[in-house]
Amino acid sequence: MGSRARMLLLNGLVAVLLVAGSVATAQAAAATSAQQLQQVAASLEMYVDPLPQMPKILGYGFQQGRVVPVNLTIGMFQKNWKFHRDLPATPVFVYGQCADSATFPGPTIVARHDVPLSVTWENHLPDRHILPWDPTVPTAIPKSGSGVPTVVHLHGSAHPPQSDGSAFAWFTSNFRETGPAWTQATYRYPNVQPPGNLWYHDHALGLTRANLLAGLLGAYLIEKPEVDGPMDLPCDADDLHLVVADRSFNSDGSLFMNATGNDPAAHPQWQPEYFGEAITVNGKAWPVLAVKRRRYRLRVLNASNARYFNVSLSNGLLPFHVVGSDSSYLAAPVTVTSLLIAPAEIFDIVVDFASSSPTAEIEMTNSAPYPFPTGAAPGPRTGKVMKFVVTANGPRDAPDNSTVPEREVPYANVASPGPTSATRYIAMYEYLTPSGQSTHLYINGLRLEDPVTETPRSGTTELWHVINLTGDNHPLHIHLGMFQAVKMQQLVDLQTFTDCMTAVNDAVKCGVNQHAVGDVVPVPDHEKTWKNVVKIPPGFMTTVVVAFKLVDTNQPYPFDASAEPGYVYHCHILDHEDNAMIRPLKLLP
Ligand SMILES: [Cu+2]
Repeated sequence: MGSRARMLLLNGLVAVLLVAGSVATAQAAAATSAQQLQQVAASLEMYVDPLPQMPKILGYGFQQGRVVPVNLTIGMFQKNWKFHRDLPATPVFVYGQCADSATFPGPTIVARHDVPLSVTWENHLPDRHILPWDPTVPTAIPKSGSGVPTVVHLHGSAHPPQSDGSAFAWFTSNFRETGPAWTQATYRYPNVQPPGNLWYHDHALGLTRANLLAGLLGAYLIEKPEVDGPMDLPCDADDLHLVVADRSFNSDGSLFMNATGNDPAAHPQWQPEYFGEAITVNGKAWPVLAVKRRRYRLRVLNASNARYFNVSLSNGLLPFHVVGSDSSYLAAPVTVTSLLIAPAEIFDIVVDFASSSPTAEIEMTNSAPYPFPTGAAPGPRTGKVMKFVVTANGPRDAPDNSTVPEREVPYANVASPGPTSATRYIAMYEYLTPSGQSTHLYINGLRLEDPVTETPRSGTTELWHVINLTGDNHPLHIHLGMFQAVKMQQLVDLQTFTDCMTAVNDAVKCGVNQHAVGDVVPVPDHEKTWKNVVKIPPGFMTTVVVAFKLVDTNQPYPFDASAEPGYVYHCHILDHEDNAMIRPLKLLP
């Protein structure tokens, strides 16, 4: 990656707890140079694999015409997956109801509002990981020395803490070994929140970046016919998921993850951001989709470890009508020509291909620098995502009766959230060596295992002032709660403030009110809803309203959100989350 312009935060490097054992390298990936990775990616012809849709699993059943709850069993399997026509099938870790049907990404789970769903997540993974990992970041390490620790988090969902997928509730194959917070094999998702797009993915301590890179992720949606139906959005075959993720491949076609750290003296393997040379959508590198001249609903999830995407269609010629973000609808659609999507962020959009010529070929392009926002511009390959090929409508095609509705869901308190019960300062730090190499990142200067400091009362709304003292944008994610940015204001005299914060770690004592007086950048209209990922720009204080209640009814959760083991909030750049931009969140009753 080379040296990068970052703010120097010399806090005296915190001694890293060195766990005995060496970095596991399951393959000869170490030898692959950056140039070789680019060559492999460059050898792949774009737009040859059709975009797949993942199998759908219904998260409810029918009995005598009525919708009833079901129990699902979903496993994690190692299998071979073909990422491109010209790449050999290669080992991945993926979710599925059995190994044969498991996919990269996993099956899409379709749940119904107010119909609880139980899922027993089973680990059928082998004794050794297919990717390197690093025991010098806080990591789940099985005592036996074998097995791949995993645990599943349903991202964007309101559910009891015991079903949250605590990083400490990990388990290996057949529950042979379990982490200190593990209590149950079956997770219960009440699906009591408003309808929208969620996803499920691994959350094991210190292994999240490797387990997701290997393929442990999938889409989940909550439908609510009374809300979804009247909007007449494109449905069925015109309603598609696009799970976008960058990956690099070794010359033998296997998934590449670096085996050497950027500062091996601190961490033998860990690097601050993983950036892949190929862009996959639904598990295929640069796929192509044939579309008719009609409207399509596209549920776009950025499942990358660290890469932001700024997507547009043929450089802005065809607009996106944004109808939702993360797990919420907007109050009304917002039309944009480009969309900045952070890791773990979701945009629900409608694209109308009816205005395109019947032979048009429309590229989805990406212009987001990496790291975002001050890194390099994407190259000729990482600047492309996929292609749509418009085909003429056939005589037997059903007419397109879908709409981009004028109004959607007016969540009462989006614009004016009402009284807040607490105000907090949340500061993001990155720690660098004198030569500018990142060694770790913390929130509020604290580790995950330090005592909890964020203890909101269940049912309340809080105001969080998130202060980004690093050089990167960070996608802040919260479990259980939903939040939205209401103000983004630049910090002035940043170095003085950063020096004080690094020494004192107290925004009030460091005079935050004298520093948070710079330019105000407006929150984009298409992000003004209840989200679970908020982009936090560097050198800014971003004020975020955080709701710890159901945002459509204003009611408290119908479960005990204060139970053990609690929740977390963290940066969703997975390499940051693992080392260790993550803090506990414990609700009070
Ligand atoms: Cu981060």
